[in-house]
Amino acid sequence: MNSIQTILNSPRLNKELKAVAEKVLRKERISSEEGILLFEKGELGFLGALANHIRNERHGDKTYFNRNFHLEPTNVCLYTCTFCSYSRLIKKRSEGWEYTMEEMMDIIKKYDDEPVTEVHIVGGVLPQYDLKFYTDLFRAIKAHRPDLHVKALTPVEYHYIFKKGKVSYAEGMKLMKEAGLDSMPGGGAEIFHPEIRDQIAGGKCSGQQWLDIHEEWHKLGMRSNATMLYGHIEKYWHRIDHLDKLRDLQDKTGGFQTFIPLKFRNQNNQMSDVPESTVIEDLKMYAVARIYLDNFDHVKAYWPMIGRNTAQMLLGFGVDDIDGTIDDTTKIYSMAGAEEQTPAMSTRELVNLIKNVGRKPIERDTLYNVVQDYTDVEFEEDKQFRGYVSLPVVN
Ligand code: V47
Ligand code: SF4
Repeated sequence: MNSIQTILNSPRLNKELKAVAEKVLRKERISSEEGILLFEKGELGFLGALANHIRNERHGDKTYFNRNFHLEPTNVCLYTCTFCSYSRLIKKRSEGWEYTMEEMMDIIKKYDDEPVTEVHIVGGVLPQYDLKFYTDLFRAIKAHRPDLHVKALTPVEYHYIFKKGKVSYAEGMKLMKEAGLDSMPGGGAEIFHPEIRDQIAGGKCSGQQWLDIHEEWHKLGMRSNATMLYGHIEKYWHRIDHLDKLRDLQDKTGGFQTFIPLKFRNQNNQMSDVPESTVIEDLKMYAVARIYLDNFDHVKAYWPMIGRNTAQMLLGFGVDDIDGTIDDTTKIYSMAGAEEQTPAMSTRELVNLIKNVGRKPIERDTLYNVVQDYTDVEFEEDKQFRGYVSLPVVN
C-alpha cells in the first residue's frame, strides 16, 4: 500500500480531499461535511493510507485479540428489529431457547479450565430476564469466578429492565456495577438517526436513550464499546451523524474503548431483499471510522461477522483489534449468514492470521491490558491461513 505522503504528492488527488488529509495529519478534527466527503469522493487507496497512518501512529504493528466466550440467555425477543434473525421467533417461542439461571451457570462452568478472560453476555429481551435476574446472574458469576470479566447487556436490555423495575438509568447502572458488571458491549446502537432507526429497530430504545445509558455508565468510571450497523438502508450522512454523536459523547466522558462497525448480513431476516455491502464498501467504512473518531483508541473488526479474510485485510485499513477466539460462533450472526462454514478460530489460527500480514499479535484483556505478546511465539504454520484468499467464507 502507498504511504499517505506518496498519495498527497499525487497530482491526481482531489484538492478537497487533500485538504482533509492535511488536516488529519496536523491532528485537527474533521467536520461532518468532510466526513461525508471522504465517503463520497475518497478512493480506497487514499482512505486506506490515511487510516493506516493513524492506526500505525497509535499502535504500531500491535494487533489485539482476546480469549472470550459468548453466553446468549435466549434467542427469543420481544422486539422486532427487521435486520435480526431472532425477532421472528417470538411467534414460535417453543423453537427457541430460554436458559434458566442454573443453565447459564452450567455454561459458565464449562469454561472453568479454559484460559478465557471475559464472558460476553447478550441475547434477546424477555420479561423473565428482569433487573433481579441479571443482578443475581452477575453476582453468581463473580462468586464462582471473580477474575472473569463480565461484559454484559446493552442499553436495549437496560432500558427495558430499568423501566420495568422503576429505577432511573443512573440508579440502574449503579445496581449493575454493584452486582459485578465490569463493562458494556457496544450492541443495540444500529443507526441512531430516527429516520432509519424507526424503520429497522423494532420499537427498542431510541438512539438518545442508548447514548444516555452509556453516559451514566461512564460517569461511574466504567468503560464500554460502541457499534454501528451499516450497509443496509442508511445513507452516508446517517453514518456520519452516528459517528458524530459517539465522538461528542466520547469528548464528554472518555468512557468508550472501541468502535466496531457491524456489516449488515441479510440471511434469515426481514431485510433479505436488501443487498449486502461490497468488500470495498466495508474497507471504506472502517477507514472512515478510524479517520473520523479521533478520540477513540481502538477500531475493532468482529471477525465472525465480517469474515476472517476481510478482517485480515482490515488490519491495513485502520483496524487494530479483531476480537476474540470463540469456540462457538454466536448464534445471532451465524443465523444471519456469517461464517457458517468455519465457526471457530483457535488462538493459533488467530495469531497466524495476524502474523501473516506482518503485524504483532497481542492477547489483551477487556480493558486492553496485555495478557501475552505472541510476536515471538512460534506456532506451526497454519495451512488454512496464508494471505488473503484462503478459506471459502461467506463474503
Ligand atoms: O446490536 C444483529 C447486530 C449487534 C445482525 O462490544 C447484526 O465487543 C449484522 O454489538 N447483520 C450485537 N449485524 C453484537 C455486538 C457486538 C459484537 C461483538 C463484540 C461487541 C463488543 C459487540 O449485532 C446488534 C446488531 O447491530 N446484528 N443482526 C445482522 N443481520
Ligand atoms: Fe431483539 Fe436485539 Fe434482535 Fe432487536 S436485534 S430483535 S433487540 S435480539
